[in-house]
Amino acid sequence: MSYKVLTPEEAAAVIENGENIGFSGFTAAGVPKAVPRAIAAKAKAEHEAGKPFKVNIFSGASTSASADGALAEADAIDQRTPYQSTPALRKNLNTSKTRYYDMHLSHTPQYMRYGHIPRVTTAIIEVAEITPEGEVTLTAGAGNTPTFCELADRIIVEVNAYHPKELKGMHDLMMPLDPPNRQPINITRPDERVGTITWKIDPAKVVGIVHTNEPDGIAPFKPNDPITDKIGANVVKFLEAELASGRIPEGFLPIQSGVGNIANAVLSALGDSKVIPDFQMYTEVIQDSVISLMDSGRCTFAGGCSLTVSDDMLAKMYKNLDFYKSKVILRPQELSNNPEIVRRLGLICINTAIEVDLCGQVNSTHFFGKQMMNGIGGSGDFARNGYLTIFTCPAAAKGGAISSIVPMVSHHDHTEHDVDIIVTEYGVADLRGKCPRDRAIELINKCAHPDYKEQLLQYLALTPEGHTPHNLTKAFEMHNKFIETGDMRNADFSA
Ligand code: 0RQ
Repeated sequence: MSYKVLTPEEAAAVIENGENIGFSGFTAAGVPKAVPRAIAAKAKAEHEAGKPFKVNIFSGASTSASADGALAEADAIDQRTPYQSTPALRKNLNTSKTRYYDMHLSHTPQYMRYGHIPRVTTAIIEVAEITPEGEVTLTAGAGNTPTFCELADRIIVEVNAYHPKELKGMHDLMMPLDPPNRQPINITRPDERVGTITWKIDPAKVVGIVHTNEPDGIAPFKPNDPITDKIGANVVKFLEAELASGRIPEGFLPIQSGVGNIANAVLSALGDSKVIPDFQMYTEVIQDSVISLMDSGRCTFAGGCSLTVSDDMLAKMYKNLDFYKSKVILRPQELSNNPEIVRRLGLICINTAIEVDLCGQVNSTHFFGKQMMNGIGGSGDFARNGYLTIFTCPAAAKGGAISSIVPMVSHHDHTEHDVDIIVTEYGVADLRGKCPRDRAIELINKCAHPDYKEQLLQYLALTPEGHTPHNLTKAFEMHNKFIETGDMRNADFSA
């Protein structure tokens, strides 16, 4: 079959107000670019003509400036699921312009197939190649593309010449059957395959193809700073000790690492360790630091959902694609983040917290209970099921005015039952096997910023009895003092 070639504007013209759109990709990697921008332009024109125009966007994870960014700036997104990290969209959902459903990333495709969340009607996907029979080679992110293409009534395909056709072979794509017919997903090692290297879409659904030639636009990370370096060093010291004690097997276990600057610093520190053996990764986002570790031989294999690497790094990888194809598999998020596989492989899961409370509950998403930052992303998929679940964060934010260790978190993402280890630049709190009161002491002694230790101890002293040392009248005193005075250090728990 030969496909109709469309301009981005012609493709956008078929999108209707209120439509449910599924984007390929995961983070900015593999997300369509030209058509989302054209939909944003169409929304602006419709709004100027006094007509309503908003769409509902479903994706793998966050997207990019040309997708979430452009659409949010045009106020063109009504509902958004499952994750975002773009400043313009963050603003819209915190001002109730966009309705955001923040969910575990492994749930998205199956929830859509089950009918728990709306079904996408149009899939807009980026590919390196499409054959006349509808076989597509995806680009740098696998996301939810199989499910979106399966469920959508129509598909718009961006063929992005920036990505070589030789990417074919890097993906491992499959869509599990739904209960009661679900079968085991037999991934027993990060480098094991269970699916196909291309995905077959129905050519009759293809509205047309749009030609592009554009990188994902991912910027390199900020260089490590003394705090992220110290957090990285503390994680590695802890893992070295676990290895020495035999609690981590001699050959080590695969690593899952979250996204961001701290994750990057942790991975660099792992690479530098003389004690930790060469390791594999089974993760969702493969960042620049992982590729550097592959180059040095420290990371021998990485399975993930996306190559969320800077444009320069991806260009470098494409020059030596055979080498990286032997070391990377890209999977849809229902495989990369699948609890069954996370538990089977025994992953060491390292993610970032915004705040942690004295019982070990973690908030990864909200500021002061109401301002959404990004979303839970895949952190919960891994945290609940990891062999060892570690959360990292700086001990304080905003020049010390906000303590990351607080009496009670202002929003719960990961409960005390899912959190083993907390690491800040001051040390490592080991919460395993400890009652709430012992966890609180461990967190204050090992992880709290020195400016906050005394007041956190005073908070604990308010409740000398009871299994869990909380005082509900004072639990948000530090948050309230920051809101009133701009500094949590003004909280007073003295009797
Ligand atoms: O703001 O820079 O304005 O001072 O929060 O900053 O640089 O975005 O931090 O890249 O390490 O991301 C948790 C957001 C951390 C991320 C989070 C302020 C602080 C600063 C944070 P400023 P950065 P990072 C894999 C797994 C959830 C999803 C996840 C995330 C800004 O890791 O979204 O783990 N995780 N997914 O000053 C107010 C506090 C604060 C605070 C920090 N208590 N109150 N502000 N800040 N603590 C990825 C995927 O799922 C795709």
